[in-house]
Amino acid sequence: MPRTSYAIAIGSNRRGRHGSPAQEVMAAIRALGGVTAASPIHHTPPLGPSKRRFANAVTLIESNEAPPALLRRLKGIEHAFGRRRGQNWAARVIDLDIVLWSGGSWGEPRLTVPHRLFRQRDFVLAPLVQVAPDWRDPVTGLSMRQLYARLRRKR
Ligand code: A4P
Ligand code: MG
Repeated sequence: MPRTSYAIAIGSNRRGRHGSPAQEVMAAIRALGGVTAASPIHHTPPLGPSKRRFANAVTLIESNEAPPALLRRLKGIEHAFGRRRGQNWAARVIDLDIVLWSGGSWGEPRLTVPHRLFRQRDFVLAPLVQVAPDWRDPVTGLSMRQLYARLRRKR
């Protein structure tokens, strides 16, 4: 696979061995490797049943991996950070999602890129627009700046 880029959304709302959620996010950015840009950390109210606030960020990385290989590596990092099965929607030390891929779309039941919910999520789009305002969503044709403006109008 030729070198491609990805936008990765990172979230944490639980302390781990690196420290606070913000420190877990910083450690995850270091663990990813190939990072070409990283947003500031945003402190966001939880969407869903978890009561704890999240630290969120988005990074751009360069990689030779196809999407399934990258997803496997992300799951390995989540595991190494202490995330365990059964924590979906619960407090978690780290969550790594593939949001965008420069190769376009990837559709499989277990892996959908662009991420199926990112257009509705302030905690993804706010940091994403800081690192990739002109990246176009292959599904809607809209840039990240346009998607974020659209989301803000809906509020
Ligand atoms: N999967 C499919 N597509 C992708 C993709 N593009 N990237 C599959 C990563 N994974 C993808 O994910 C579940 C499965 O989705 C994976 O095994 C993979 O095969 P997961 O990370 O194991 O579980 P999850 O993240 O708990 O599930 P889900 O549905 O992705 O949860 P969400 O939607 O990510 O919600 N509030 C704030 N403020 N900030 C947050 O970061 N995060 C969540 C988690 C809820 N509320 C939040 C935040
Ligand atoms: Mg996830």
